[in-house]
Amino acid sequence: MSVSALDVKPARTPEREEFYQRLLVKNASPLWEVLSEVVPPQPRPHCVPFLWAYDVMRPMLMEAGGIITADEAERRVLMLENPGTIGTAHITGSLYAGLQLVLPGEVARTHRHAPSALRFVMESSGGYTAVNGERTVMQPGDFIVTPSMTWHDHGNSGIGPVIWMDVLDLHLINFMDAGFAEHHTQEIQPLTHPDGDAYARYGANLFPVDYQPERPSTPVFSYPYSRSREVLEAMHKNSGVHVCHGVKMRFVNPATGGPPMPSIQTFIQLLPKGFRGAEHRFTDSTIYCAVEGSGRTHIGHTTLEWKQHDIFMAPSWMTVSHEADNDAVLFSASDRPLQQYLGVWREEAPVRKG
Ligand code: GTQ
Repeated sequence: MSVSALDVKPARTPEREEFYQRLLVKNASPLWEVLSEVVPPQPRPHCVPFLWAYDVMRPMLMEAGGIITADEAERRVLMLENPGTIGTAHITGSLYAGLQLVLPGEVARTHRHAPSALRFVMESSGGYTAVNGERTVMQPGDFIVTPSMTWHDHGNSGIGPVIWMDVLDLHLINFMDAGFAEHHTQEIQPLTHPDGDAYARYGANLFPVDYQPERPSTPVFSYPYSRSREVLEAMHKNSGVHVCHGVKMRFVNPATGGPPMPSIQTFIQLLPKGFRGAEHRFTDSTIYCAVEGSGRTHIGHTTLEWKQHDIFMAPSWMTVSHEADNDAVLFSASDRPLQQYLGVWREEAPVRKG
């Protein structure tokens, strides 16, 4: 039997204890006492598999709508906190997520900040987000990007509530102490581009001839669900089904082929009716949102049953396998681009048994 040396701690003796105490007051400490924690032999995520059911969260979000205005809250959001790291606004080790509500006629005033954000729309007829002078309508299933330091405000000119999931890289920014945020002078930012302008310029496999990227994030800030759904359908018909993923696509920045934002990759996958996925595992703890259909995901020894609009998460390096009862679509987001940039991202797919 081989024992990993990294997991074995040296014995504690009175002499050593006394030495450690003297080190402590000099703001120093022996590495050998903590080596396996600071250099773990494999990932030890603090976050645990968990699911936020939409039929539980939606009434509470509507209740929030009755006790605070969007104006007073600035952003009326219920943060989704992982039970393994409660009180820290983390859904995964690196990411933040929340459910945001904008009621008819309300405005979430214009501001900008260093963290990048994405919106994944649950309910909307008449919701909009404006990013740096251009508005985009929000339709259910749309994926919208608010890059770092871009002005953004949200509004609702419809008659029903507008609800979406926010995912931000704010913990990464705060970890580096690189956070800035400010208000715009105007509650609703002035519009400098007509609706659909970014999509026409950058979203059709054509770029303006002299285009120079202004930032590392995608210039196409809205990815309509109607388009991604069509692609999933075509891929399913033309290419078949992956043993772990079903039919899975990643969203890209068309200027680079890379992720829509430097820190966050997003995905959309179709799990056809009756799909029973093989186990796989990967080092990017992942946030999932069920867009359509119902099924369950096995994560380590936990099984999470999901249906439309439920949000759940899978921690790093735990085995994940999906099952679908009917044609189901999952949207997901993780910090994979950062891990890939650092050269540390790992995947085992499918997981070898035994
Ligand atoms: O919509 O700008 O969930 O600034 C957290 C911080 C949403 C937003 C959040 C934010 C926003």
